[in-house]
Amino acid sequence: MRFANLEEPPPEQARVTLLPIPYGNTLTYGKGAAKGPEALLRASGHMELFDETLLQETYRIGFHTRPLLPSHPDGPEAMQARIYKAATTELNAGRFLAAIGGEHGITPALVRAHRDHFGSELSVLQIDAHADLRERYDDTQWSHACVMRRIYDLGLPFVQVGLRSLSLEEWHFIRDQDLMDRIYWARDIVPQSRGGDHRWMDELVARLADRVYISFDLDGLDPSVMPATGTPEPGGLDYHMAVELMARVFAQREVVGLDLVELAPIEGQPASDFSAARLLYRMLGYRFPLT
Ligand SMILES: [Mn+2]
Repeated sequence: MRFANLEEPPPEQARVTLLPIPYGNTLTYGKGAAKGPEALLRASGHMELFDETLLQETYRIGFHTRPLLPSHPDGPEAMQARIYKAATTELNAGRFLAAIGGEHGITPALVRAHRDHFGSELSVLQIDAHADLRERYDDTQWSHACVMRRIYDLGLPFVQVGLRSLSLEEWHFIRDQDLMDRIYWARDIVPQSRGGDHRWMDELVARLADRVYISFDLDGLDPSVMPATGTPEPGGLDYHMAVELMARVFAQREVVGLDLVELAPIEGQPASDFSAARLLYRMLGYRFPLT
């Protein structure tokens, strides 16, 4: 499958690689995220390729969609290695990598590949309902529930946006490691932005290093906008709020890579698939303005 059914340039002429990773092995609730990449790519074939806010046809920068990256039969650790290798190939070729999940467990390998390529002066921006700071979950440290703990282990600074669900263990970790000021709780930012006050976004951007990797867990959005996730939580960001945040981050920092994860499509309700495809296309438009 290709993004938007485009006639794509060969990889060496593309500036962006889309890497679909239909991985769902450590999911707690259902395995739906394994179907996310195909649903997003299918929806992308039905959306306008003219971006009505950027006034450009973003695909003209050159997209190349890789085949679905199969899950490794030997389990989560082997899958991390497979993702790392696939990502490194793209980065070494000088292409911008946008990974499409799949569950959030794909992210540590992607971040490590970007860290190894771009260096440690790199911040990770996580949009998510969940803290994902558990040391282990379901008997693996590569669970979707441990993603940001693995980023912490890498020693990279990170900022978390939209959080509204965490365990007592995670709360203790946040308190003991003094991570509180890196968290933008949904309960604070959603009412502020609804009231037209987006100052928290600028404060957030100021915390980021010059180079940023974005991990966008779609459950960071409110379930009214994005019902199709494995673990939806009430009280999240609305679509315009999330787009506004992306606009500011991309405008003020060099985003070196991104992933969009946890789309778990609901049969007969394609709205989430379209929202995810649109969001991805908009982010790539911000990254590669054509004017
Ligand atoms: Mn999440």
